[in-house]
Amino acid sequence: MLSSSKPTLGVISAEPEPIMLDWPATALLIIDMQRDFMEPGGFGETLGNDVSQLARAVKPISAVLKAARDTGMLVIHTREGHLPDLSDAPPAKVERGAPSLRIGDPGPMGRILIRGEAGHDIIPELYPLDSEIVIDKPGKGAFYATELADVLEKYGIENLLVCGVTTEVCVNTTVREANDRGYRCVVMSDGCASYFPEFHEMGLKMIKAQGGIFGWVADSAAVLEAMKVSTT
Ligand code: TIU
Repeated sequence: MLSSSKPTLGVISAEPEPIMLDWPATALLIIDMQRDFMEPGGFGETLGNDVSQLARAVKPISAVLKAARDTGMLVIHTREGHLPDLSDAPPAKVERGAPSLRIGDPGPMGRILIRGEAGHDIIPELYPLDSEIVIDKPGKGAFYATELADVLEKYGIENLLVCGVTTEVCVNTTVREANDRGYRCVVMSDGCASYFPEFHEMGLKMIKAQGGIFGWVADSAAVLEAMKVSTT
């Protein structure tokens, strides 16, 4: 019956203009929702940041993650971090600034920003299912030195719903990398956050300016509406 077939197209009410997406060619990309960025004692706090600024993104991401799971959308999580021997951590990154703890130093959630440590893991509220893809990345962008491009090609993905932290750092870097590779990126405004609210705002403006120079911006309600999932 036609009436029981799932719609494959959806229109998201986005800025700078609505965008139509083919759902089977769309993935949810959740950037770095790790304890190291979200919780006290992790990498983000060692840099001098107020980590409580990021908590607001969790509920919107959780709602869209649930919808993605319900509809069978491909879900990809990323984690920024380094190998225990730091062989993938450029000295220019490790030695930078004057953090309270450096990458690789022992902290309250294990070694700072090191794969396998408690702080490197994704927060419990958004924990990946075994069936979901987790990309470990050494840089800010999710394409640099990772298998992400191969994964997207394998699954026939053309569009990315992007959320996570932080808006102007890993989300923006990844969106710029994806845009140059031909992906349509829709960034979830309330599903991203920054330690600096003004950078969050400008980070989103930079994406959608100039006719969507890097992509589109929509809130989680608009994404859920397009996925035909109730927000209540
Ligand atoms: N410091 C900061 O704002 N972000 C990062 O270092 N990484 C990510 O954005 N994930």
